Amino acid sequence: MFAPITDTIAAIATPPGTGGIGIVRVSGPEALPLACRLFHKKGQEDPVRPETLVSHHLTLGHIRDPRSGEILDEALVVVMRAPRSFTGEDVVEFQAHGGPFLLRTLLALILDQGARLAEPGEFTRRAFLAGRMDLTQAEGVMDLIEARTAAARKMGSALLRGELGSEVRRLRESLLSLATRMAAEIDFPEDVGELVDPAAMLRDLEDVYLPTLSRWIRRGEDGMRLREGLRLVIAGVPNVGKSSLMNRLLEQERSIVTDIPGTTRDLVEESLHLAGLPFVLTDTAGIRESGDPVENMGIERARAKIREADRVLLVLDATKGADAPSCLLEAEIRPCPYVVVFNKKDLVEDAEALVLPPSWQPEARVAVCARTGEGMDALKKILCDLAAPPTMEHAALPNLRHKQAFEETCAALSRVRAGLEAGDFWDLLAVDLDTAIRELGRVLGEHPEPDLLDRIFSDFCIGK
Ligand SMILES: Nc1nc2c(ncn2[C@@H]2O[C@H](COP(=O)(O)OP(=O)(O)O)[C@@H](O)[C@H]2O)c(=O)[nH]1
Ligand SMILES: [Mg+2]
Repeated sequence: MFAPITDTIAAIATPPGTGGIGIVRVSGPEALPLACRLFHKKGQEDPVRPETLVSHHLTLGHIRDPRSGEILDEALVVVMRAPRSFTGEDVVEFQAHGGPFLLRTLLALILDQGARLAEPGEFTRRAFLAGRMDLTQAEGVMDLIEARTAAARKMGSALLRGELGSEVRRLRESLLSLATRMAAEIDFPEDVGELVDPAAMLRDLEDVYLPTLSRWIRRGEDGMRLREGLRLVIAGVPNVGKSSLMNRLLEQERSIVTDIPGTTRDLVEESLHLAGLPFVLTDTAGIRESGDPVENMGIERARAKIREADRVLLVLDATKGADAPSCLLEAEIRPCPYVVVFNKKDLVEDAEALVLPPSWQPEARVAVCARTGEGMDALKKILCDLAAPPTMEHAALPNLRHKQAFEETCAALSRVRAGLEAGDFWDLLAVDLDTAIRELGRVLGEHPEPDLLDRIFSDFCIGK
């Protein structure tokens, strides 16, 4: 399906800018002869011969411009012969000094020798096409590179190790075996007899396959939260201390705090990491009836933001509690899960004892003093539990693409179940079963459409 790879690619693999060392990577059938024309063992006039370089060993020498003979740098070279390399092809890496100009010159010399500049993600794409990894693992490489938090790093590393891929492969193989037996029954009913017991199949669907898929879909939601950050919106009526709370969480004076109601008019957004978990925090204008057109625009923005939130922090002034304006706001927020934060606990006897109307169903409640920071640890703990609930599995987490494929698989298998219950013919059920098998295959990247690969790999950086 894909043309065999005949060209050799090269790229700078280390990030732009100056560093102690910089790496230029070459991969493909010509990687060795091509790179060796630039490399001389110390004190030797002739370039090194490829067959003298031991795979996976470092060799010290000089990089020279083959035309002028000029020494460019002292460098280490490592060759990794096919198939024992990241791409499964012959790979050569130069570890030179990390000057951007030097690395660009080295890369230009390699391109002069006949290599082509690699496209974004092309090394990983080749690793995938060579069967070194499935598509979920390739996506794990990306997650790992992009990870900005400890949780995201763990998630990428589990994907890269193939944890999700092997679970998906197992389920797909069970379904394939089922489909094969069903096909045999359809095609040769006399010869094979009953190969699939409908009652057992129904049981497997209900007890194993569908619950497994639902679990993966839920994990996909956890994964999205860990990749993008839980969207937290701070909401409340004016002057309860929303901006003060925002600043406390960020530990910086980000949002303007005054005792004048209606101070915050626009959205103030910042990312926040707590215990290795990412959040996107938004402070909003206090919601009230206002005659000021600018404030009203801010209030509209606040409302829109609340609708997109994963969680709302509904801030109440502890001296006022759940007053009428806050009750109106609570009713508006309600479709979104929320946490009640009683602020200004310094101004009341016992903020923990404050009561909420019985109709309120917050996920949690906490009393804080944004002015001094009291109670903030308890709030942070609540936020971390929301972002990474104790029930969250510490396995490889599916991304949006996987999650969508699991939803399709789940829908197809639900149709199989309904068909079984209705006593449909095997050939009708086989169509939906095939859809399920195909969707799981897509997750792994079996028979991938090139545009899917383009979409995935073009998000990578060049050199990976
Ligand atoms: N006593 C006390 N005052 C606070 C506390 N948090 C905020 N304030 C005061 O409440 C007023 C409104 O605060 P602000 O953060 O601007 O409220 P917002 O309108 O909800 O954003 C300011 O004068 C703050 O100094 C607190 O925990 N205790
Ligand atoms: Mg404010």
